[in-house]
Amino acid sequence: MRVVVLLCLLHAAFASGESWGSDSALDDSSLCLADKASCGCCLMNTQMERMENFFNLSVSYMRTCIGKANLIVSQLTENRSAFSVSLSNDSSVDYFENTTVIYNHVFLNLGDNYNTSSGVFTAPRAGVYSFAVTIYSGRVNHSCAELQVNGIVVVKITERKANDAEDSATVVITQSLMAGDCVLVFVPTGCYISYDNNHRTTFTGFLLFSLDMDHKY
Ligand SMILES: [Ca+2]
Repeated sequence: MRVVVLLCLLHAAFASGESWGSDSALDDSSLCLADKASCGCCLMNTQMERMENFFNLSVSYMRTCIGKANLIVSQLTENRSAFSVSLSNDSSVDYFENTTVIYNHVFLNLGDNYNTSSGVFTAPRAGVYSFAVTIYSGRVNHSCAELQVNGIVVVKITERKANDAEDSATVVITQSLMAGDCVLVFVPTGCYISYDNNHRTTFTGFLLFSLDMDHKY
């Protein structure tokens, strides 16, 4: 008798909690009316089955969420692209004219998308990128350069070494690129860039976020 009472108390406890089962679950009250001696055991089994089903559904949902999270982390890791380079006086060339600047000092080249031989950054995937160029006019009167994307001038930067307070100029842009687009710093005819071992002439870029292949802002 004590066992039956205990089982019925367990049933009451489960019945007062959250419902885990479906609408087709057994009618507990009718079971008790049919067989009062064994109703507690049957009801407890029913509740245990409901708990098991709820637990299995929860585990399945969590596994799905973990899979999605792992995919996002993997994509973020693959999408990392950043570089920062400079000119230093380790180079044998003092000034440039009508040529692509090949920076000879690498602070960072995450993803190896900046080519240290050609001076060209190649976008690894479609996305929104940020670029910064700083030129130094310490030893020349007219320092200027262009930031080009696929051979097209996107922005020009100029610094004149006059009797003023600054000898550097910087430009920062955000640019939407497709995979394979090429970005470089070019020094046209009549322009020069000065530099020394203080890394005053730099070129930096990084991927802010990637875009779908057929989507470009
Ligand atoms: Ca100046």
